[in-house]
Amino acid sequence: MKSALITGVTGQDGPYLAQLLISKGYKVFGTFRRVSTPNFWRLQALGIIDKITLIPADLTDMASLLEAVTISNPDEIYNLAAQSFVESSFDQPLLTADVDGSSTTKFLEIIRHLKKDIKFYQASTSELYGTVVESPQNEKTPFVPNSPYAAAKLYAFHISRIYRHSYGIFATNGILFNHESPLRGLEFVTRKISNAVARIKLGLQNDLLLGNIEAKRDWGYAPEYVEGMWRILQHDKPEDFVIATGETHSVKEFLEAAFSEMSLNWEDYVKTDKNLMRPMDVPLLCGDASKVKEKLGWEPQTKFKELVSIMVKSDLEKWKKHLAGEMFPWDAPNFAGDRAFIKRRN
Ligand code: NAP
Ligand code: G4F
Repeated sequence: MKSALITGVTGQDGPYLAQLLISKGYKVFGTFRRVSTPNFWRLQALGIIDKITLIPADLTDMASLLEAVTISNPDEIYNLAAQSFVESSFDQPLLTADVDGSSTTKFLEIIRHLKKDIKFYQASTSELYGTVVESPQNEKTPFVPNSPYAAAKLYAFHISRIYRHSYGIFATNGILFNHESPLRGLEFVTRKISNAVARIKLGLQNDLLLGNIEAKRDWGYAPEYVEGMWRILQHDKPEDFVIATGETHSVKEFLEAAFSEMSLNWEDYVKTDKNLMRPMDVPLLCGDASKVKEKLGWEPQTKFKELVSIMVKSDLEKWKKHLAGEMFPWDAPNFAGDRAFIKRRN
């Protein structure tokens, strides 16, 4: 039986990947970090919390990573853990550099010293393209990062490539474009919108504050993207791959689709707030996933409108159940919301 170690198993992608690997007969280990309030709702929502082995570890703590690799003795490591919110990387640039950058070297060093044949997947990102120099973006498009998050991930991208070539380690980068789902964190724009639309429809919220609604993203469906991660590690040699839909849509288009799913007009509810604008943003992302299609047979299935509909319907159902008094694992009732009492940057 193959064994896999997933870092960041409490996030959006970790549970979907764990579910996929369990279905393929893997023994799955996942790392979680100690937080003051337990944070396992996604694993509970997918019904897999007792099908995986959880190991406490923090990416800033080398000893805990060594322990996690020793306990799990994995054939494959999926390094998904990260400070993944671009905006927070402007608030906490050094933490982001450590967690999203240096931690990758920690894993690569562990593999180099302990067991060189562990296959390693690094969660790289389309955010690396930053000020895009060509569209669509593929594996050869230059990286021009626009955030501390992207700068840290750029380091992680290159160190994986460097260890691959220097030490023959099976280290790969999945350059994943934005991918969303009902398990997406509430701070990201798609889930912020789907959650707000559901609440507005049910009379629980009156308006929605957003930042740059002209930004364009290539949004796909997360459960399909984790299949791409797995295929990258099953390839006969370590290579880097773009995973994307090839379609781009603005935040405004997401708003139009999400509100019209509930027969509402977004312009009646949405306001923009300059406090929600980033010091630098990525204006447009659109991926060219032809390499992964050709070499690994991976293709996206879920189209933009369907993705929006899945997310809005999921949030509506959850709020309805909540109002009916049902108890179930879910994040939204605990969310502090946006800026009303949060002060960022002078
Ligand atoms: P996510 O929902 O934010 O999950 C991040 C995970 O990392 C959580 O389990 C989190 O734990 C954990 N984590 C954060 N800091 C940690 C630390 N210091 N030590 C140990 N664990 C830590 O992210 P995601 O959407 O699943 O994305 C997975 C990975 O893909 C990330 O590396 C992200 O940067 C990258 N990526 C994502 C996208 C996307 O569109 N989703 C696109 C490209 C690349 P807590 O639950 O305790 O916070
Ligand atoms: O949903 P976002 O916060 O995602 P972003 O910044 O694209 O990052 C996500 O995708 C990356 C892959 O490209 C990942 F690497 C990263 O970990 C993360 O998963 O913002 C999307 C766009 C941005 O242009 C942002 O400025 O939406 C714009 N936006 C406008 N108003 C907003 C808001 N974003 C957020 N989060 N909140 C707003 O109110």
